[in-house]
Amino acid sequence: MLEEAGVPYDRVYIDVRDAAAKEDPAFRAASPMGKVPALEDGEVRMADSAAIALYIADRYPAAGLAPAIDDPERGRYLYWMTYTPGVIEPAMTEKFGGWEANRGQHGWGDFDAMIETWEKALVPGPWLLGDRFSAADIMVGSSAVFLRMFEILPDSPVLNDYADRCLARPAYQRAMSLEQAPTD
Ligand SMILES: N[C@@H](CCC(=O)N[C@@H](CS)C(=O)NCC(=O)O)C(=O)O
Repeated sequence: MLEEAGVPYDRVYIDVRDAAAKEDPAFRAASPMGKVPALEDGEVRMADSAAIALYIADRYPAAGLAPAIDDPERGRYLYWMTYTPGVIEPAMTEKFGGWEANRGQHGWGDFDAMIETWEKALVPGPWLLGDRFSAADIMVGSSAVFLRMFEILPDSPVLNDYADRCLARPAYQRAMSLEQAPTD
């Protein structure tokens, strides 16, 4: 997200398997649950990738990653910005846990409904907002890449092509190479 936004940033390594690092008050001030990612920006301290992506897109608008407040596309954008934490993450947990999900009772529907809805949103594509790439593609595109890595992305040409398109973006490539580099 920060690579797409084109704003400078420093990375801080937090080992969430290390109890002391996880309880560090400065980290907890940003992340109440002690989860990564978290962000510190001036006086702002916050966590959760979707919340962080929403924040960065609005705080640094020059990159054009979010439709403006009065743009009719804003509604669709916000829907997809919450799709990863609200729908994909619980559906992944359902899949890994072998749960019997009830499409009508569970907020995320079920794994198959999650996939069908996602596929429909990408036709004609290429992005969730049609020709316009947005922060929603950073969130949902990363989910496609992760689902494929975890081998639970169905054999869907629409979703696999989408994952490839997101992965091919120079910002995604830069972020991936930074993952391998040590932090300061
Ligand atoms: N919905 C959250 C999920 C964050 C999350 O689950 N982070 C995991 C790593 S992928 C974590 O920090 N786990 C460590 C822990 O809870 O102890 C987001 O998108 O930021």
